[in-house]
Amino acid sequence: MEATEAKAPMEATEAMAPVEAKKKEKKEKKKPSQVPVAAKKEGKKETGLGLTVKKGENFGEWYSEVVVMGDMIEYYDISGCYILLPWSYAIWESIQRFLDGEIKNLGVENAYFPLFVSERALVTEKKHVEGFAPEVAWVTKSGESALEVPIAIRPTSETVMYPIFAKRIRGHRDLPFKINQWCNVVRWEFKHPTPFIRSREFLWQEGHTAYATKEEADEEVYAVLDLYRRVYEELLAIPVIKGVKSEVEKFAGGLYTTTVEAFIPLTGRGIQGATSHCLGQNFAEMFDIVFEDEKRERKKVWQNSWGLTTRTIGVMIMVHGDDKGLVLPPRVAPVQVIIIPVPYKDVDTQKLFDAAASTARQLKAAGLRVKEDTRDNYSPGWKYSNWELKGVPLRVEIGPRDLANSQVRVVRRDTGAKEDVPMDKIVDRISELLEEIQLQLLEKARKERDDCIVKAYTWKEFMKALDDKKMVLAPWCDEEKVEEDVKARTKGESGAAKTLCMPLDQPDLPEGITIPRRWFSRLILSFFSGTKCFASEKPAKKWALWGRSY
Ligand code: 87F
Repeated sequence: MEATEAKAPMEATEAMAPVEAKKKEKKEKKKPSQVPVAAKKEGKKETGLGLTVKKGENFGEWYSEVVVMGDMIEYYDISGCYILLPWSYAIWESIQRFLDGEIKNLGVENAYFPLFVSERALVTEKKHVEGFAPEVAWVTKSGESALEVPIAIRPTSETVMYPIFAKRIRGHRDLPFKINQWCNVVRWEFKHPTPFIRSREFLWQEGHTAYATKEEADEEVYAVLDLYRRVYEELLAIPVIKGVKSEVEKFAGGLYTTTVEAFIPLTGRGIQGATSHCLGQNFAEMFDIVFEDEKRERKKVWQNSWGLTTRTIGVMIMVHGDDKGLVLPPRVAPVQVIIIPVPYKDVDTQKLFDAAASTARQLKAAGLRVKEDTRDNYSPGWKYSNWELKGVPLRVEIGPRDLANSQVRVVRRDTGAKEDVPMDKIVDRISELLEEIQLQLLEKARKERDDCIVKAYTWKEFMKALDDKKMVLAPWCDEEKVEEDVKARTKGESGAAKTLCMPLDQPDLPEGITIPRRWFSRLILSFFSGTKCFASEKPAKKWALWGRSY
């Protein structure tokens, strides 16, 4: 307990970039009279009031407060590790339910591989682990005695799984071979940790598949990418941009990396939502994963790997949360409707409680996730703000006047809109409202995101857009050196800009270009039309989305 409290002020700045956080620390040092964040928070908890910080005023602190006061996480005495409380774990379970079903529809089977990796297995793929080595955590002792050979904790499971791929894949009839596992992984991050967004242990699914041909592998890469888009858009109501990573940003061990990219308007940062990689034949070469084809020739398999993590929950909090707390999209909300009886002096409370119970019964029978808050040690007002803090999409209030009029009062969390609904229409109206909230959250987020995408053709336009906290869509020559150069030139207080992706959906070219499009692919057209890279002024090959990122 002590350790948790001691950590809170430090973690309060986590959602910021390290430099911003440092600046903040400095600022705080100048004002010793300020009440420490932890003390403020403890005080708040006792009184049960809402958030102390506004999202637009101090995003980092707002995020730290909302994850704790919204009952999503509890801090832990190891930096970068967090307890996922039932309220956030239930959201993860919703994501799992959907994605697990869809993954199985693709013919992928679940399995479980060990948490520990031998050093020998880990160095088999030396080349790709090299860059990640500092992040690998090792077990070196059991009790007081040193282990003969240290054992790594999986940061990802390629090295754990692929020896088994090599063993079990023999002939073409063994293909495709498709395995997924839901598990935890550990990456000893040194950047500032942020709950859900960047933690040292996190939950994910990792899919690993092997095919006889590149075409089949390619098809799956994009099928999975679309599932990831659906998790974000259909469940979490967050718009994402599908794209391919640049050579600098791709997973070095693979052939190409595809991604869904989300955006946090308030910080002006992009965030990688999930990735689906085509590994090509690199791992097949390293792990000797070969099969005999129809002509009895030995061939290397084509592999993919893909993963989606609990970061999803952090993105959802950042995008939808507001000054009152969490705003949960109905499809993932652990409780979709909270029913609160509102007793008055001298009025028969039992009747109110009966009406609340009957309303709950009807809604539950319709398959909705409903809870009644009948606690008598909290006022209705306290309960309203508490469930607002927790982001429940709809609140149903039942008071004596509602009872007399055979109606209930329904209040939306996202807009605050209130309406009276006749008791005999309650199931239909609530279902309709939940559907509406789900769609409107996505629409609102999409509009906000779209307002933050700016096209830039020149370095000046590019820098202006970055300074305005936008994502920048710019014609690019697609050269590694140029990307490194842009990184170096944009390095500042809030980190450097990099390519987020090359969107699959490439915008049209600038006006005034008259070559009939049907003659050339857009890519080649751009090359010939003389559109220049915004950074190098070499001929542009594609549009790339650039930005600062998490
Ligand atoms: C950290 C330490 C060691 C990322 C690491 O994206 C190794 C790694 O290989 C590492 N961090 N990666 C890349 C993971 C690639 C890939 N694995 C399966 C995924 C999706 C799921």
